[in-house]
Amino acid sequence: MHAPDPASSRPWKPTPLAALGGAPAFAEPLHVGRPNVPDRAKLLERIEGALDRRWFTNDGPLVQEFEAALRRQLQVKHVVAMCNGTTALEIAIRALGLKGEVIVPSFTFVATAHALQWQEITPVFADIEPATHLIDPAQIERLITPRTTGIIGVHTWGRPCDVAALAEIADRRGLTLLFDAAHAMGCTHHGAPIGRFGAAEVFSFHATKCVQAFEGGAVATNDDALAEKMRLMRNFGFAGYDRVVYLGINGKLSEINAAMGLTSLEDLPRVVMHNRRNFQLYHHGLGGLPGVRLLDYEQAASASAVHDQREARNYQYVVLECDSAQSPLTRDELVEVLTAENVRARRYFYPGCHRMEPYRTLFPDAGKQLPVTEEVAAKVLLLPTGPTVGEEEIQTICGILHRAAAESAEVRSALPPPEVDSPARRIL
Ligand code: T4K
Repeated sequence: MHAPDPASSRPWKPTPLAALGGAPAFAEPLHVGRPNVPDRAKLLERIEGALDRRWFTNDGPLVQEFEAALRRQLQVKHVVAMCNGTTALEIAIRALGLKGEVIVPSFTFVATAHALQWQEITPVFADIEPATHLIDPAQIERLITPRTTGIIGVHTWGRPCDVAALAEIADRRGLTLLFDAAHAMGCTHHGAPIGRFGAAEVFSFHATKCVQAFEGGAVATNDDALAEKMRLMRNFGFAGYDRVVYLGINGKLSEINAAMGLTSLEDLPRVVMHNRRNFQLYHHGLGGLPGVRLLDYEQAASASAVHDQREARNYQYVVLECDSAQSPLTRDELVEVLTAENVRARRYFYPGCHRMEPYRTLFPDAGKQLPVTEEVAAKVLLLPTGPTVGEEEIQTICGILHRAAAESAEVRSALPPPEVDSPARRIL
């Protein structure tokens, strides 16, 4: 990274660091995942329409409009909207007939693993590539057993997995390939929107996502029969009044959620443009910070792929790696420093699913097979971005990190020792 240009720099934090007794830089907490609020008038108009129609859920007109808009956005034949991303994963997994064991990365939000375990399917954790944080296809083959039925790739941070390598393994070994695309709305792979790869791809519209529906999710697929099955499964298996043809659950999206989803989807270009600008500001502002790497969306997403500059990214996450061997402060110390300033940096996806229950008890030795996951989970730090964060906030955050590095000896001695409880540790 380039060193910051002093001519364009403001006094980043004139008072002492909060960790050293100064006032916090921000009066209110600055979150990773602050929801984007799209056009309020449009949103309220849609909600008024639903109230007037007195049609609130059960595949209403706004849900159908949202699905149609998503089909256009993703250039895919079917989109089945659901009440959240986790339910969408569960229904996709069930409709695809996955059972036994399924290979997933441990470095993901725990919902990816839970969606399997909840259905008594064993998640088998695969390691990731260090440069991209994406599932490493080279690690998959040795995890396949006679019980394996599928692979779930996660497009972590909105960068595509090595789709071709995963598809090749899945085809050759007779496995089903599903993608968790919760982070990947608005992102492409070889110029095509993520959403059409594998048997199906699953999106989340949680409040913290770049397209959000308060809560929501969807499965995208080109498979007619699969789409039909998932539509039935999300509605208790009803194929008409009094006629149930599958085991189903209630996975429906409500009209009010669809109103927000539609309005938020229309706002996506503005959000992405803002996030991209924020990413560049962070890139500039963090220049020269020892031992800290900003995950670069512009680089090739996998070792085997040459990155095409025309690929779209949503820049919804600003992901730092703090290398304790070179950084004067550890990742966790930086989190403490930032929390004291009211910057709620996050350690996604620390400590890795394999160290969370029930997996930690079920597979106590899993970490031995996941060295890259362990290493990455120990050094990742996410910084706030999104439309509520702008140049001034980013300059202040970068200033805090530079100050903390320059004053690392004082900072370290002021922080509570690692075994002591602290506000930052309670939040994390
Ligand atoms: N697969 C992957 C790869 C995922 O990342 C996720 C979800 C899923 C599957 C499952 O999809 P869903 O079932 O959730 O649709 C957050 C989100 O809750 C979660 O949706 C997301 N991934 C994950 C990466 O981040 P938490 O537990 O870390 O944070 P949460 O929800 O408390 O929100 C983070 C921060 O955002 C808060 O500290 C405050 C702020 N916030 C949050 C909400 C909800 C607000 O300012 N306003 C709000 O309304 O999981």
